[in-house]
Amino acid sequence: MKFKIVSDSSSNVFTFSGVAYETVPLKIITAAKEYVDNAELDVSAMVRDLRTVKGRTGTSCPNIYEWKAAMSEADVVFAITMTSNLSGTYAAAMQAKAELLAEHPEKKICVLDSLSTGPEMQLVIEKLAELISAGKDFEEIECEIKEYMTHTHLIFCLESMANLARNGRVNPLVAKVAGVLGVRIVGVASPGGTLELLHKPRGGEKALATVVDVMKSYGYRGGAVRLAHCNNEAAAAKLAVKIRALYPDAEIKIIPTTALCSFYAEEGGLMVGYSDV
Ligand code: X90
Repeated sequence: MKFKIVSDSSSNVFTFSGVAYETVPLKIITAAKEYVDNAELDVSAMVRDLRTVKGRTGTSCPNIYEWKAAMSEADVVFAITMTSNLSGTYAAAMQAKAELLAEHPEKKICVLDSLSTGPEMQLVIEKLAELISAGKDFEEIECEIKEYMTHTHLIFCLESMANLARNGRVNPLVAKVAGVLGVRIVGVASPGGTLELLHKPRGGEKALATVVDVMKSYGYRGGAVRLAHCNNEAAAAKLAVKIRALYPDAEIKIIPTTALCSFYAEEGGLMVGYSDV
């Protein structure tokens, strides 16, 4: 039995050792160019280009065929997507599953809607790998991962929400305050998989303290944390120090955002995935 994990590229994870793993890319589209969110892309160069790009910019989700190709050569597939409330990626993955099962009814495919993105998906991928490596079967893994996903959360801290607003993912009036006079927006992935804006701290230090407060009030107790940052390693490292000051045993990993999350979280943006167990 060949097991495989497939994620869309909004997880920021392109490789994973120990289990079969593949990412299907979202794309960033400008008038001049299409950037494919894969390991070959130079994300810093894209972020640089985006600073000066004129005209409309947008994104597109992986299509059914990309999902199907990534799912096809395994007997058991666990696929994870970004929230179905902000992207068509989940619908495409579900359609790919339906088509593959019609052709190969013996396959087992579970598509998980993360109702989130980025580092919260990363935690789910890591847990899936752990469950597969432990030799569990499809049904056990499906049940345990769904339970685990009730314990994972996502907080974001953004300096600009211009791309989110331009592409209709948040209210433009609310988005407007981000970046003005050093104001950050701190919010969470809501239970329904949308952006819920909570605070408007002014200045970087205040923003990091707010993130830690929100983590605590949403149930963080010292478990795993994954910090994804767009060109802001320094803030991610500071945040890790603040978390460890309260929870010395916190298991924290810092990774850069790849193209999709870099486009929407924008420069300076932080995304924090954590488990409350
Ligand atoms: O299908 C597509 O074109 C992709 C659309 C993606 C839109 C939103 C991406 C947000 C990425 C922002 C902070 C965290 C948001 C939490 C969401 C529940 C990063």
